[in-house]
Amino acid sequence: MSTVRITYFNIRGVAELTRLLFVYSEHDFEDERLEREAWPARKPESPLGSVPYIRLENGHEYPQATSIARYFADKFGLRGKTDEEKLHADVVVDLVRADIIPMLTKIFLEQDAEKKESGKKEAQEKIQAWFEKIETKFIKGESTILESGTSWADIALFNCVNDFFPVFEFKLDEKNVKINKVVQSVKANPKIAAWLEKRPESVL
Ligand SMILES: N[C@@H](CCC(=O)N[C@@H](CS)C(=O)NCC(=O)O)C(=O)O
Repeated sequence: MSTVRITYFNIRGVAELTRLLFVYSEHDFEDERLEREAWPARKPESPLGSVPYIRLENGHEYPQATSIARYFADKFGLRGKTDEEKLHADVVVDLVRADIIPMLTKIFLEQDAEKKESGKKEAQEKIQAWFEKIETKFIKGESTILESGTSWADIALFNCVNDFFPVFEFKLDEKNVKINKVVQSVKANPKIAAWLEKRPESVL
């Protein structure tokens, strides 16, 4: 049986959550990072014409970053213990993956300096308003979002704050004490800390 392979560009981007789930769960994976020039030749044979995509041990391939992450969160027992916990974790994951990351990616790609600056300001305000709600309503554990312990929502939140925020010079507001605890707790995990040391440098 072959190792699971995740194929993406040489960036953290939307594939890093799955890489972090592999690392956290000590699951071997092949981290295939394509150079941009190599992509046109690979695109036609990729499952949906996009990266990231995953090749499972049985050889089957699947696209869509968050579907891939959800599949492994389930497999590794990180989706939540009950259906309601899964819903709770999904709320945070979707906020990060469907609202925040696409908004930040759009700003990253913006060429007009003025629009980039105003986009950053608007994004910062929106994120702060969302984070205030997360802080007061959605953190149920001591340093975890779910009462039952670590879930993929903690890792997605960590990925957002640790990997995306610095690109835009965003910082966590000091009022977000509970969010900071979640982020620091993921960061302090020895397997995650070792990965942060050894993963390739990239702009996003
Ligand atoms: N909804 C998809 C979007 C994937 C996507 O837009 N991937 C970009 C890179 S981040 C891509 O494949 N770009 C190359 C292309 O579209 O040919 C997902 O979350 O996986």
